[in-house]
Amino acid sequence: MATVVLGVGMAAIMGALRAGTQVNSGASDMSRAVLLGQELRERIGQLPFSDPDAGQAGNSPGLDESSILLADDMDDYDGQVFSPPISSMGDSMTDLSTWSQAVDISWKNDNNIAATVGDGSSNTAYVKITIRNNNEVVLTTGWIVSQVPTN
Ligand SMILES: [Ca+2]
Ligand SMILES: [Ca+2]
Repeated sequence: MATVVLGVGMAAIMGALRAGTQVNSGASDMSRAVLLGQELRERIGQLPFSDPDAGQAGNSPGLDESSILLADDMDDYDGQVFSPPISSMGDSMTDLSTWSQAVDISWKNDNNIAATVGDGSSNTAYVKITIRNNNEVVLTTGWIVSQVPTN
């Protein structure tokens, strides 16, 4: 299976721009949030679309390893929340303990990515990342991944 990242679609910025005296801290929150999103994207983006182990290739989406640190496919990350956040190497960023990264993967109709289908039922998925600081959403971003069937 080949995994292709089609591009950074649907990036949306939410809640980060605050009024008045908080503008400066809002701006630095946003740069940090972008960085935390990139770290996770780098980590998840290198994984295959579905499990590379022959015996697990057809299993349901979600973590099928004993630890998220052992994740070997993209959908292992569905529903995961990292607080403190993790780096692209999987290290906990304990100095950013008020921050979190949440992953929500949804599957899309292969011919119409605006249409959501059942988890694991297509070859196209949207990986959505939500970055929060003190439980407030600072950034929502994501990307579309498509796998080309081998048959
Ligand atoms: Ca797996
Ligand atoms: Ca999996």
